Amino acid sequence: MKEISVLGLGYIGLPTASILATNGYMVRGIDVSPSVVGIINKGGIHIEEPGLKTLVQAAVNSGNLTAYTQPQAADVYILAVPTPITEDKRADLSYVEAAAKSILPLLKRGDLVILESTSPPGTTVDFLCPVLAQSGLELGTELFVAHCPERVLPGKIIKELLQNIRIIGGINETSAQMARDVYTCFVEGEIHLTDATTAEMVKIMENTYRDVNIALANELARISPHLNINAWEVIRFANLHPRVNLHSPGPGVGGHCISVDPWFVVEKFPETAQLIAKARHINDFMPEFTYQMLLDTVRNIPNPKVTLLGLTYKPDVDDVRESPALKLIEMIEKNPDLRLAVYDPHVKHFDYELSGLEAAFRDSDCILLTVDHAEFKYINPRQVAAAVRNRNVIDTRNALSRKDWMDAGFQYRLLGCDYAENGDSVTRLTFFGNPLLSVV
Ligand code: SAJ
Repeated sequence: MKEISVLGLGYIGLPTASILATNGYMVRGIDVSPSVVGIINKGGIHIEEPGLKTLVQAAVNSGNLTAYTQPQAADVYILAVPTPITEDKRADLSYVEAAAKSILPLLKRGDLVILESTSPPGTTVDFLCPVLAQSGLELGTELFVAHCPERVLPGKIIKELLQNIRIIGGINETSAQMARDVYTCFVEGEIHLTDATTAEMVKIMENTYRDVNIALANELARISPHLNINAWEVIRFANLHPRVNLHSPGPGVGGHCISVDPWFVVEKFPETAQLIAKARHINDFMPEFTYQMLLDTVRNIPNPKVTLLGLTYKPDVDDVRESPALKLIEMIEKNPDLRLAVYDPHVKHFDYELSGLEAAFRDSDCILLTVDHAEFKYINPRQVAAAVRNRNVIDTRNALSRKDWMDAGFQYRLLGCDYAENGDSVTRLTFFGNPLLSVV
């Protein structure tokens, strides 16, 4: 039985290590954080993800998963460390480098190193391999290397780890085949083998595809109010066409993947990757656009209180990385006229003080919904109406019922419908004389 060491016990490393452990591998999970290691060894989790606690408990209780702060010898090493971007939008590969260097003294003939972290094209061959070559082992014959990008959706990580199709890119065929042998123990989807750079590019283009399409939706959201139409309705009807899949607009693209990965291509091909760069800029502008919508809504209210609903980068997760809400908080905080209360049922710890739901609504002048958490659909606008000072609600996700909020006396503004930049600030929409209903 092979021993596997998983370096990085975050959103990808921890579920992967646990699944391998529950499938009979002896797994050693490595994380630089002693508190993370302590929590996992007690069968606990340090991140929110449906089903993860049960899985980690099962893995630890089976005796097959143990976490450490120091690298441990194994036959297979899976690197699942972060690959963030720097301020100037370049890939920061320092975690990959540190993880690879940390295993150098442990590597032996016949070992396999798998990079799971999303990485710029060429990373495995041009960056990781030179580091691993310092082990003195010949790559491709004595030490095998593959890139097997994670492609799971936060919120559905466990299901997708098992069911998604996997793309495995080796530095040579043997490396790819060896990596496939590891994943076949739990992956129910097809496994396709290719070279490492193709696998890197597959992963990046998947997220870039999404980013470019979200940018298209955001552009539509800025155009529609000038035409006195509802972008969400355009999207719904266009998507009835069998070959169209317009995405949804919003206050920005967050997370550590879609707002990051496209830069990995732009960094390498700044002249050619123009559409990709433009999409990034369009999406990065959306928090500012939302902020302008907010300022317009409260423009006649002295010292207005804003209630921000939702801090995470997407619904029903606790992950705030690169969340558009963070950029909005920053802008609101810088404005001395505005007061702010933030509520998010999924986030327990955060730099900014969070409010309870009641306190967040009390004396509010504008509710700004940035994330469509399932819980928010159950907020009763009539109860909220009694608590606030002024009845304004901005819905950036088409998550609320226009009718219910308007019936409760609110001015309801939907991103992509009820606010036009540089023009009439509010589009009072009717459809053949009837108030326009949002399409939920
Ligand atoms: N968003 C929109 N409009 C949309 C869809 C998303 O504004 O129509 C926003 C979300 O609100 C969020 C951001 O985009 O802020 C990203 O959310 P997401 O759910 O699209 O994706 P992630 O970042 O959670 O996960 C993505 C996934 N990639 C694809 O679906 C192609 C996942 O499969 C990857 O594994 C993950 O990135 C990753 O780790 O790279």
